[in-house]
Amino acid sequence: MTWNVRLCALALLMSVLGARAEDAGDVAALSQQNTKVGMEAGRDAEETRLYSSAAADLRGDGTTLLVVGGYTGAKDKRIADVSIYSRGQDSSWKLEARALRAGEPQSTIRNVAAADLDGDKTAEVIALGWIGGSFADSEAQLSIYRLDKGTLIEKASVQWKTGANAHGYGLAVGDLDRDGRPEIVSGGFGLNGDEEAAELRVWRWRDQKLVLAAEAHFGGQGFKSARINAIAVGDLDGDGRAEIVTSGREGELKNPAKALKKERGEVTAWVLKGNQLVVRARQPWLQGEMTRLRALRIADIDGDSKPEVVAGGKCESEGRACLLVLQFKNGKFETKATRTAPIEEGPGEIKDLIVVNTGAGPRVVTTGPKDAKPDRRGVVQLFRIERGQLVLEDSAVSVQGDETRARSIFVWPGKGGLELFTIGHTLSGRQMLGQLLEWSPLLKLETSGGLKKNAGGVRF
Ligand SMILES: [Ca+2]
Ligand SMILES: [Ca+2]
Ligand SMILES: [Ca+2]
Repeated sequence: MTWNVRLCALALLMSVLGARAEDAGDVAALSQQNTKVGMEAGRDAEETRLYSSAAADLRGDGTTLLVVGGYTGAKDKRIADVSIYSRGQDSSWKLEARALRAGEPQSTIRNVAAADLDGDKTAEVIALGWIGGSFADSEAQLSIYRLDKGTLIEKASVQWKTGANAHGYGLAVGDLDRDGRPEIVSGGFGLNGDEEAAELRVWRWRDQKLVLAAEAHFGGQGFKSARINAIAVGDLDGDGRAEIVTSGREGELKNPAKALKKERGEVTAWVLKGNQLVVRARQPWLQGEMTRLRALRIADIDGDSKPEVVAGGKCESEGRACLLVLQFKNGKFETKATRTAPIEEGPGEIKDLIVVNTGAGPRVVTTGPKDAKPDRRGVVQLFRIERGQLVLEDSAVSVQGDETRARSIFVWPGKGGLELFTIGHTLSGRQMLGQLLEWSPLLKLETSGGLKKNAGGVRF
């Protein structure tokens, strides 16, 4: 075989089977097929984890900047980290600003979003996470930052808990009351006695303050506990008014500080009426022994001009990546399609997904870890919907460091069209490093048909 043919054959093998470097027996060839590290963070810390990304015009000058959020420091001494990057003409990523919440107590960020909250044509940065001595006694925290002359300044911050603890998890922005100004929607969960309740809050940014507009708390249906893990905002029924969709899981507590067991996935649609959050529809989903839903978007993925709800997570007892597509119709959710990764794909979980409107039609692009600890790799997959089935169109893995965990996916215009990136972290020896990985040209998106990212605050 010639070198080129071997490379192509290996690429095909990797994309179809997700073959490991040692399986393929040709590390040199694999390195040319691997992701490229576009940015690295945390060489100065024991552990840095990046969970979330957003993009917006943060300077008001027409240029788009990337926001990433997570923590740096150490596992039990977390320092909330919000960083801003620009992408240069030479395609390199440059750190423009970084805000670290140093000092006691520890803190971490799970979600970031960016949107112009006050109508001055410059986007604010919104960050959600938790702060406290430990995970068990933490409070949820929501903060607003603004990029001011190259420095990221915290303009407001609120923290709360209703029981023993609270964790912010799931964030979206959208105009819920049609007054032309976006609301902020935060999700998460909190412990009260031996039960966890999911919580949903709507906030407004008024006079440099975060004002709580509405809140809802709920437990599981047929289970004691529930969590919200992801939020999307969009008009589900075409009446011109945005709904809120939340996804998460319900189950029983294993112990107060740990995750739920006997989990079932769950998707709920809400509408804001005055200061009330009203449930419009709720749909549980259990595939196999357990289902946990994390990633969530609202977008038309089949080209019928009506939006679908796309949720991703993991299913079955061993944990396999899975997708659920719902449509909201006559006040109810209807299941349009589901897909659970076949056993041959190995264990995995969808941690984030976007919908990209390509020239060949809409594509669902997912990311997350693949394979079991301690050998997890990052994976990106492209799906299309065809005759009611989710069809896997392309797939690639990243083998940076000893372990790669891709957590957030986004697209960015590049020289040859739209490029795919993930934000996450990689184990390198004993150090966990934050990373931005470049997946193009491993995966190709057909970019002739006009492209938009469907993300928090951005209309699809
Ligand atoms: Ca509004
Ligand atoms: Ca609506
Ligand atoms: Ca549709």
